[in-house]
Amino acid sequence: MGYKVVVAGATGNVGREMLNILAERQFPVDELAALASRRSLGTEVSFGDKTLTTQDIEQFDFSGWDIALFAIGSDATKKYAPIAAAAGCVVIDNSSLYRYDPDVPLVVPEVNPEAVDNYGKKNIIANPNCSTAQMVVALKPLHDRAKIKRVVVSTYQSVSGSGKEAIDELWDQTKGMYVPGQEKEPKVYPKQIAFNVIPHIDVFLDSGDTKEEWKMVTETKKIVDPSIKVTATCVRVPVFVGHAESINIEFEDFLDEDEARDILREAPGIMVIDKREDGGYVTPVECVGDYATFISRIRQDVTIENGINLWCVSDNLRKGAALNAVQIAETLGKRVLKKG
Ligand code: 2RA
Repeated sequence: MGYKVVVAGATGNVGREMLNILAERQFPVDELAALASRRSLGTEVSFGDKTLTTQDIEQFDFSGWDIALFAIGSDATKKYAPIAAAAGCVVIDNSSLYRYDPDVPLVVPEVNPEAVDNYGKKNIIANPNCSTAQMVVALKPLHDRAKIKRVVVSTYQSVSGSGKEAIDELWDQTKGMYVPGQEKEPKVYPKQIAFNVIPHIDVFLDSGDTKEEWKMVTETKKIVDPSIKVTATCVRVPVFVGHAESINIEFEDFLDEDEARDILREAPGIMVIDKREDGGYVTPVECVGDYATFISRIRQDVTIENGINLWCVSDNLRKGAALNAVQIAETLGKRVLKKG
């Protein structure tokens, strides 16, 4: 016996990946409902070799359904997550709405799987921000070995993190650079993204950080360890899919680069590709469609006593969103619901 699963936001980038990954990983689904907003109603989506017609989330009755994967943004989540949760359906939400709620677990299964046990307070589990998810997968095994004091991270985030319109904007602007008369003014972003980088993701806070940077700090503390100091600079780059991060880590104790590499090689969810030669590292275009968090450029930071630098790349629609959500459902199933 399996689960009755709902995917809300089934026509978006992340929703479609959720359906793909549920099928790829053969999650034990007895029945699946694909929900969309009225605007996308009736759109057909693929679930493995099946084609589903999206249903109206407004009219949907969540009672009798076991798990709902939400990829509908914070505003819609605010309306529908409490309805689904009250109907007894556990919501795994990809928006940022519940991530900082003390009564809602924020989970990366390779890092804090036990946190799903506390889902019952609100019947909701939160998925982390994409740039946080890949980073904490890398931090956790190193933190367990040599206790992390401080992390300095610079991100190189693809436009798919902003949605379909941003993908179109990068494509159209790039094309417009070569085809006279097809120049495209910035719309999704405040400045041109084609052949450019933009040091601004989400809104600016009074501190001068952006909310994306605040999320990486706050979520790392909730998922891994509140004592870790994190400072982040999040940058949008002209890449379609795949986030990359340059991560500098300071430990309480010395950790040799070779030992760090061995630890990461053995860690769940990680693929180490680290050769000190041309092409001996991973780039975003190579991570697309993969489950792994790739780690390269592991090396001592000799400017401090106990420092390591590394390069971290992962598919932001998968580990950064849809894969992590499905892995939370798998963990919830194994640890709590025990069907399938
Ligand atoms: C971004 N992390 O990359 C944010 C939301 N997905 O735009």
